[in-house]
Amino acid sequence: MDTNTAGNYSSPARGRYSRNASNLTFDARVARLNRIANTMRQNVVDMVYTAQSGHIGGALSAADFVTALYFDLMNIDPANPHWEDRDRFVLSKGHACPIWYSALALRGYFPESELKTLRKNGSRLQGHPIATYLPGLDASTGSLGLGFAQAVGIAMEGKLLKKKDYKVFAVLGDGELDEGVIWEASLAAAKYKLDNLVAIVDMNNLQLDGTIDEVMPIEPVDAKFRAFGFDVMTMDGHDMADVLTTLTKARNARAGKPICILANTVKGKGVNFMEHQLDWHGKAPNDEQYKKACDELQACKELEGVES
Ligand SMILES: Cc1ncc(C[n+]2csc(CCOP(=O)(O)OP(=O)(O)O)c2C)c(N)n1
Ligand SMILES: [Mg+2]
Repeated sequence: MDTNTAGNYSSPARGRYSRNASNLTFDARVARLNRIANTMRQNVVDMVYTAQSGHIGGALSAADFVTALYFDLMNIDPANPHWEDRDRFVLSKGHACPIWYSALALRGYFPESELKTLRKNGSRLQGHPIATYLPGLDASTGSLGLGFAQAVGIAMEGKLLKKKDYKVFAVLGDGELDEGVIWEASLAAAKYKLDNLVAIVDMNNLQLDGTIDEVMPIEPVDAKFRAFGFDVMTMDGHDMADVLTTLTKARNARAGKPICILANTVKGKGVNFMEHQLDWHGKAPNDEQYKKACDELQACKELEGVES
């Protein structure tokens, strides 16, 4: 696997999309991000179809806020993936990695053509992300709960040891909240007043084999995180204006408390027949379903005026 390590690879660092140009109006930023989110969704569908396996529903539910982070808000440099001052991103619900890989490729961390190697033997794009394989991955994730614990550690290092200003964004699933380690890590986040940590919970109300209530009731999530010492915010995870406003507020917060954003989302968002469907947690589309999904995303693209 040596040839697959990030260290042996020189990043092109010129992605199809860059970070937001700062002179855009708020409305123009929102419109731009909606167009990029559509491309992100198309990439997810293409990847899982090509691999004929992978987690599509939870990648699509996270598409909008991951887009806002990577193409507008996060302070990162694809030409220098290990830059010490960069903001960090940890996809704790690592099974949804097609959306992470798509963001990294579109920002130029590696060639977009590599996306079609998802889940192939020898590929750097494994079914769960391996940080040493690919530039831009700040943590290896997939065993639910452990990514968030790593994010808390990274935030502790930034705030307490290195005294850096970087932010750590961690994306969690609502089913993932069943893991005890989430709450152990939360205790530490509050104890060390990690106001550089932003946990975003993808509240799509489904997990692997049932609704959240069926598998393990977790509500009230907001009161639980508050009781664990977090500042809690809520957003519509598919309303890009709300996503941008809430993430900006979280990014700028310095209240001496970690932040938790509850993102109300729809599993499978953007492909009608996948939306709210448990079946699409970890299933690949067949030829007919793939064509239907592409037609829908293409129609949405034309509506949004996507340029590429
Ligand atoms: C420790 C651990 N237990 C079980 C699994 C198997 N698993 C993979 S995805 C998943 C459901 C996750 O649901 P959720 O966090 O809500 O993710 P999303 O709905 O966003 O896909 C489970 C149980 C795992 N990856 N790790
Ligand atoms: Mg879920």
